[in-house]
Amino acid sequence: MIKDLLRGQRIETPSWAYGNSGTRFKVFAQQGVPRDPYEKLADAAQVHAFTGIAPTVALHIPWDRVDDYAALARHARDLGVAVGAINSNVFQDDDYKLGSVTHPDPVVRRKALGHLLECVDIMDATGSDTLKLWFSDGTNYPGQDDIRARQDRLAEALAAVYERLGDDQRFLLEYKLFEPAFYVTDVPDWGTAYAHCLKLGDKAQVVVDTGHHAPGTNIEFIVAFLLREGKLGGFDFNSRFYADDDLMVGAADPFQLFRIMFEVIGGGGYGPHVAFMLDQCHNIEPKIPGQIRSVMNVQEATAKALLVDREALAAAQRAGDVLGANAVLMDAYNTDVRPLLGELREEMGLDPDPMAAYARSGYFEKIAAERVGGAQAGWGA
Ligand code: AOS
Ligand code: ZN
Ligand code: ZN
Repeated sequence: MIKDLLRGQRIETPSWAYGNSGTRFKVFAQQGVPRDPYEKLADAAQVHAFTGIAPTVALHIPWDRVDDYAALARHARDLGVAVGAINSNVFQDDDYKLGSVTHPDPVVRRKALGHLLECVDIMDATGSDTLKLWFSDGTNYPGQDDIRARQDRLAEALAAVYERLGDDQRFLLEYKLFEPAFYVTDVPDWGTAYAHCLKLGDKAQVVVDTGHHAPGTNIEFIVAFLLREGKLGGFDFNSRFYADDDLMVGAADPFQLFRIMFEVIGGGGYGPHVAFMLDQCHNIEPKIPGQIRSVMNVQEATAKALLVDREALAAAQRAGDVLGANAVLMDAYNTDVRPLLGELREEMGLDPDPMAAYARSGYFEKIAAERVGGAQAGWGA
């Protein structure tokens, strides 16, 4: 039963994880990185080939701009993967210095909206059903712009995008506490994202990026709440030590990841309607193994969360047995699920050890020899 649920898990990897990335101090180029979106999909297909549970790839526009998106989607299918969420980008043009959809100038707002609508066209062409919206919009100084007017402009743009969505399409609105804006961020928290989505309807949901909160925030509470309201659309998984670090999920705090998965499962969110996406950059570690490890980290946390004896937990909770209830959770968390996952992989016709199998495969040696002058992912430019 647990194995069946794990076999059905789907974790989406991001195209930008495969390109060169870094911090604002330095981008360290790696060997064999993809030179175009086609090669990013090929690398993502490797992650799926060795884990068996990463069959979709998020694209980022314009980093993954191509002439023919239907052809790109066909290429993905030929590689055994599919195009996942389309991520919009209204943060890297000079025009967006003071914002995109919340910019005081209607000309800039129109340009930003045009891009978002183009992303829906790309969804149509690729068969993607999810648009991910993250806005870097905000202000740096008190008085710089009118906080309320910016909310009005945001609402107007979101309504226009919502209107354009097809019946089987949705958008996920992402919040982030701060950065690049440091005084006001126009979508700083789940409450703001939730309020905008609630007004629009079922096709607007919130995405929780695990790196986008203040230290100490109880993310699993947010997850439980949004699920209860039918407004949790998915995750951007990554780890944070300090701010939006975009490090490998489950590296900084595997226990938090377990607690999140426990709420997802308990709240009925374990299924295709809640997207498990990675939003990471591998600045110093090799990229494909970094993604394989991350997929495995999510899988391990999920397995542990599925192991929780929910009946025993409910009984302890009813009895007011504080320590007993906590022990039920900790028993599951402290279980070594690696043998179970190894068995599962063998049943799926995979190597029980994806990291070692990838290393042995020779794929890295092949791309290192073939690809010269790989592209930067976009971050840290
Ligand atoms: C930015 O901080 C957000 O996490 C975005 O989700 C994402 O990293 C970016 O849009 C890349 O697509
Ligand atoms: Zn994100
Ligand atoms: Zn982020």
